[in-house]
Amino acid sequence: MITVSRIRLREIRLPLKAPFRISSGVISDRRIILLELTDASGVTTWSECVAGEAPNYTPETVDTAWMAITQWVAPRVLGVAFEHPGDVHDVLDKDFRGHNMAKAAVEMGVWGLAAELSGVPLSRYIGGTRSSIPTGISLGIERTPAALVDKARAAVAEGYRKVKIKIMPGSDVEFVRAAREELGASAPLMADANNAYTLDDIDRLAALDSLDLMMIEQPLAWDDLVRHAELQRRLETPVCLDESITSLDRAIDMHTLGSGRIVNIKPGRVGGFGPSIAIHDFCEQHGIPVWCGGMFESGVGRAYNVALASLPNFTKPGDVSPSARYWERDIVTPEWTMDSSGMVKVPLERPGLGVDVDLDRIENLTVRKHAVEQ
Ligand code: OSB
Ligand code: MG
Repeated sequence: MITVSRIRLREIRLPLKAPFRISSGVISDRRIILLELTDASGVTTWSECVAGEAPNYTPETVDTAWMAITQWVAPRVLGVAFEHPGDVHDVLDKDFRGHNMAKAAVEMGVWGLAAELSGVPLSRYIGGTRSSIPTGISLGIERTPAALVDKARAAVAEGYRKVKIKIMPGSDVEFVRAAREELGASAPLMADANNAYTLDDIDRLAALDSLDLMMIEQPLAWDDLVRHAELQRRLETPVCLDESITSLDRAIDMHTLGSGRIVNIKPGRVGGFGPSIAIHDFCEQHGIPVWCGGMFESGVGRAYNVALASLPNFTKPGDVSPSARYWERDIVTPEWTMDSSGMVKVPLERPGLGVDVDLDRIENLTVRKHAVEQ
């Protein structure tokens, strides 16, 4: 049995090393909600909410998530004796629409606590089998193809096993083609449009077919499955869905409709580890590869992503870049690192998350705090 008796929230500000442009906006200073969960016996762990500053990725934001966690999510979980963390998602989903990132922050924290209490690493607690994770980098939209090529070349030299290029109308085919020409036929390239296109752009998207991409991520609207199916019928490049996969049912719909051939699983977007594992298992049964997406998590959220990506069907490199890709200094010790062959180690030496939160550092970065108790 696992019973959460207190959830402390705090918001920190963590500046990215460099601003990052995607088709729907720019990210520079991350506002991150961290949770510290304590169980009835006094054991604690940390989790992170991946909601963004603005509602340009999903409808959620840092501010809506703060409200949802304090008013609805935490009160539903506090004091409840769960037999297994896999039971938390259903409790949070009943007659409570949306707010997946707020729900996931608490749900994943319960998985973290359970691993800690069971004395095993989070990866192994959820059934992970890998000891290291193949890693990709996500490159933002640059002003010129030449600027993108510089970044892509450096990424391949660092060892990254997948280079994801953000695209939008006006910065697409010629940018990706420049990277392909510079890096050669074998470079593992993909594109991510974050909803920047419609079916009217089908010729432009089809022009990417000649560039031999691993996949194109979420070209059409964030909540669309029907038009993605039409697009996938007309593209050779596999479509990978990100924004559209908000639950197991949406992954099943993707498979039924043929809206894509690969799934990006972000545990925050789907409401936590329970749904993430269910989507992983469904995709495994149906021959659909998955990989773990990123939301510019701090080292706390990264611990959960690395654990999740250690499940067997995470066969494509994840957006789980090392700490130094994002931050001058992360908030955990040790920081997350990647070796020269693009692998991030799954921490297997100790129970739980495998990293410690640097308390002095987060105190300095904190802008607000709140505690919810049973
Ligand atoms: O679409 O995958 C995305 C970051 C914020 C919002 C959406 C996305 C991203 C990324 C970043 O691509 C990946 C990372 O964390 O390295
Ligand atoms: Mg994406």
